[in-house]
Formats: sequence, C-alpha cells, structure tokens
Amino acid sequence: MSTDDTFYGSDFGALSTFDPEISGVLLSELGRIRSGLQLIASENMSSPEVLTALGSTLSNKYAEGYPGRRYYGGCSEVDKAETIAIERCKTLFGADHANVQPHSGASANQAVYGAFLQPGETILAMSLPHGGHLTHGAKVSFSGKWFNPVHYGVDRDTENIDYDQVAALAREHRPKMILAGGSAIPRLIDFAFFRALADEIGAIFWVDAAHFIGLVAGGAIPSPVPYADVVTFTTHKVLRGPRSGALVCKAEHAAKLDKAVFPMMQGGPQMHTIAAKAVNFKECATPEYAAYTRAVVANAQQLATSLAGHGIRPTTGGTDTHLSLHDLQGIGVTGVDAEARADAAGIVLNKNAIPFDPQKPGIASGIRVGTPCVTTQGMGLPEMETIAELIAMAVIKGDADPDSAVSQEVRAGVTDLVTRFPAYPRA
Ligand code: DSN
Repeated sequence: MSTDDTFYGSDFGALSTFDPEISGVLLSELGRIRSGLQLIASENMSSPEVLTALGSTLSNKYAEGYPGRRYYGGCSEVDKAETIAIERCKTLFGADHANVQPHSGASANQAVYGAFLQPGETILAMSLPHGGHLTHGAKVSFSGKWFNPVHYGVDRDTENIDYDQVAALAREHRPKMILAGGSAIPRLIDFAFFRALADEIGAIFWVDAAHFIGLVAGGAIPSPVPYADVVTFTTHKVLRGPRSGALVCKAEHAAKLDKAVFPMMQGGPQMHTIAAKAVNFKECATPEYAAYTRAVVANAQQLATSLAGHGIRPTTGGTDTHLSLHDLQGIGVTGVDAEARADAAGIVLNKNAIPFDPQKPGIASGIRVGTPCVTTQGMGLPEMETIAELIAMAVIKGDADPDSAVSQEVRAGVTDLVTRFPAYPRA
C-alpha cells in the first residue's frame, strides 16, 4: 500500500477551504480509523490507489448498458475501464463471465433472484439467525416478501452447517435455487456437497461469497467458482476494494444475469467504482495480497484461540476464515453491552446473534470479530494475543464510560498497537 500523505493526510485540498464542515468529517473519520482497533469482519482499508479511482471524474458519466453497447455517447473511456475490470475479475477467479456493475452485494443478490426465480418460487438458504443474510429470504427483505424461502441452520452440537438438514429440506421442498454463504459463518463451506445436491434436484446453486471472496482471491481458502452456477460478492471486505459488488458465473448464465443486473435491477453503472474495482482486482493478483490473505486467516485463528483463553467462547470452536463468532453467555455479558464497552475503549466490533440465541437480535448473546483491518495494518500473531487481552478486559471488567479506569487502561493498549501499526501511515 502506498503512503501518499497528500491524498489522505492532513487536508483535503480545495474541499477543506470550500466546505470545512464536510472535510472536517472526512478528517475526523480518518482520525477515528487511525486511533482505534477496527475489528468489524466486513470492513477493510482500501488503498490510496483505489480511493483515487473512486474520487475521479468517471463519477460523472452515464453509461447504461455494457461496453460497446451503451445507451449514451461518450463512453469510450469508461468502456475501457469496465472491460479491464471484467477481464481482471474473470482471471482472478478463473470464471467464465463477470459482471462488475452491481452497486453492492445486495444488488448483486437481487440480480440473481431476478435472473432465476419468479415471484413466489422457492429458495433454500441459511437462516439469518444462524449466520445467513437479510437478502437470503429474511421476512423484512424483498427476498422474504416476494419469494418463498426455506431455511436451514447449524447443528446444535457442532454449530456448523447442518448438512443433513440441508439435504432433507432440499428433497422435501425441491427449491429452484440453493444458496450457500452468509455473514457470520466462521467455517469453510462444503461446496461439492451443495453442487451434488443441486444437481440431484435440478436446482441452481448460488454462492454468496461476500464475506470470504477476498480469501479466495488470495488463495487462502478453496474457491466456490468451479462448483457454483453463480457467485455474488462485495468488493470491500477482505478483498479491500471499493464499497460495491460484483458477480461471476458460468457462461450459460451470462446473458441472463447481465440482463438481470441491467436493466432489470439497476440503471446507470457507477463507472468510478468500476474503475476502482479494476484497480483492486490488480492488487489482489499480487503475491503480497496472497500473503495478506493467509495472514488474515492465521490472525483470526489466533484471535479466536486467545479470546477462548479468556473465557470468550468461539462458536464452532474456532475459525477457518477471517472472522470468529463468540458466545458471551459464559461471561454473563450481552452482545450489545460488549459492543458498547469495547467501543468506549477504542475497539470497534459488533454484537451478533449466535445460533439458538435466547436474546433478541438487538441485544444478542454474541460478538463477531474479524481481522481484515488489523492485518492490513501489519499486525500479526503476538498482536492478536494482545487484542484478545484488551477485548477481554473491556468486555468483562469494563463499562460503556470512555472515562472509566478500565476503558482508559484498554485505550492505552489500543493506542500502543495503532502507534506501532498505523492505519493509513503517514509517509
Ligand atoms: N453488513 C454486512 C456484514 O457486516 O456482514 C453484510 O451485508
């Protein structure tokens, strides 16, 4: 990552003069990122190169359609950006086809429903309280309102996907589409199992890889691409690109999915973001990025183990990926309190439902922690042990008062770490 301090360092150029209120927000957000530990599993710190593409004049251009087939003139340059992004994405994931226009993971997911399902048809997906996602058929989402979701969960003992239940539900309900993936799944998913099951009942097999696609890009975990009909993802999590989405699919589904992204679900693509995705895909093809993804997993495993040593139990016993989910019932703290106590001490993490959670989602019995950000900052295994100590101190002994003695003590430890491993380091 470059360390161009003129881009994100001490001011935002003309914006600082014209609009001190907003440039002040940009600077204080940078200060917030730099001064705390960012452990939200779905966040990362994009490079200045990605941020430069995001802040470019490509933001101005309307380009409805696809390269060479636009509904507007003047698309010669954005056509180049999108073609480069598509080709890099296909190469990175070994995919037949890529669509880089989805504005987000949720938009990419909408396109999959649009391409393959009619309203009222059945999808089999992981339930939200067991680690799925809103767009996987939750009642409050379009996916739950307009389609017929059947949900599988995890096994009560292993806390891993209950594959027997998945098979039984698939055979009983004969869904048109089977979905694997979610937002709080610490373990690897058996894609071969899902592929075989989908083939058995004649269903489309879709993987929502938003959380772990970055690990796939770097080769740290196995890829769903050879197995799935379509793989959707976000580009801003472990992948470390701009806040956006994309999908890759088998050649036979390309035309259908392209039409579902545009014009069915979206209008004009965000060409500045597509250019930033191209930059990110180039970054992800480097040996440095591959090493980063291995370090993300090693760090997540160490963090989960070290938290367990402080009585903060990881569900499934640990993790194979970038995140772990922790059950706080043994220490008698709710997720919402843990999040507030950590926040008061400069540690940003999120409360999370755990499987079979007795609490409402807004309270939750768990926390989710992830290592994409701290690994981007260069932290390694010893620092994960320190982070676990700091989390334990804040969550078990602390409170939500930033001025309390415990919060102050934890914050001193956080400050030491972020001083030694700065985010967006100054040149
Ligand atoms: N909100 C994302 C997450 O934190 O996992 C998923 O969409």
